[in-house]
Amino acid sequence: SNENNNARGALIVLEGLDRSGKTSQCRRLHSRLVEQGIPIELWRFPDRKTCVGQMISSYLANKSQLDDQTVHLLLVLTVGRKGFPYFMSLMESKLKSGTTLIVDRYSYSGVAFSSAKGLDIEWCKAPERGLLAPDLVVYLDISPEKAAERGGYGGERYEQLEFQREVSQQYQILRDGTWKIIDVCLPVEDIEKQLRELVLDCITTCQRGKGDIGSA
Ligand code: FDM
Repeated sequence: SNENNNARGALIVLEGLDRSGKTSQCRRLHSRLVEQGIPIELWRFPDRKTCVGQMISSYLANKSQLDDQTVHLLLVLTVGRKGFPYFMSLMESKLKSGTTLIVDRYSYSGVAFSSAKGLDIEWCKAPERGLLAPDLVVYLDISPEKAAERGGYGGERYEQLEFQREVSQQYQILRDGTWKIIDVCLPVEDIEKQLRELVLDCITTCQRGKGDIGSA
């Protein structure tokens, strides 16, 4: 039988503190895999271009105030959600057609950042039910202190050492044995290589049609 009938793309999520290097690693990974001819797209949440995304962006930039529950629920709406604004069905059809998605932050960010403010973690997780389950979650591991030393905290609301310490603790609670951890104090080429190997492995597994697209 033709293996490719089953071929589907992989849903790959990168998580980590601010300044852990997610965005640059996602970009490098994406362009390397494009060069290799792998059908792949780079996504990020929250998408600040949507109308709710703009509310969030203004909140993150300290230009508006929202209470913690409201922000959490707004973010929930923007992250891969069914029907709003069609992210989930779009993601699903991309995966089914064989395109791999590299996603810079997913629902774990939502839970980590909101529970870091003291919201109940189960309350934070509840609306995440039914999202597409990633095939691979990679956590770029950096201590909050090291991240702060990297400089370039852009002055957004969450970019503060104390808060990032809390977020880091919440990520430790959230991550399970399936998460792959990369120490981002390694030289950047090594990080890139480790990441690429994990991702290529995952893509191969999904191409073999092992397992359906899961839901969380
Ligand atoms: N963030 C991101 C949340 O608080 N909840 C979420 O659900 C998501 C997806 O938004 F500080 C936070 C995490 C981070 C900010 O920053 C987005 P970047 O620099 O765009 O990743």
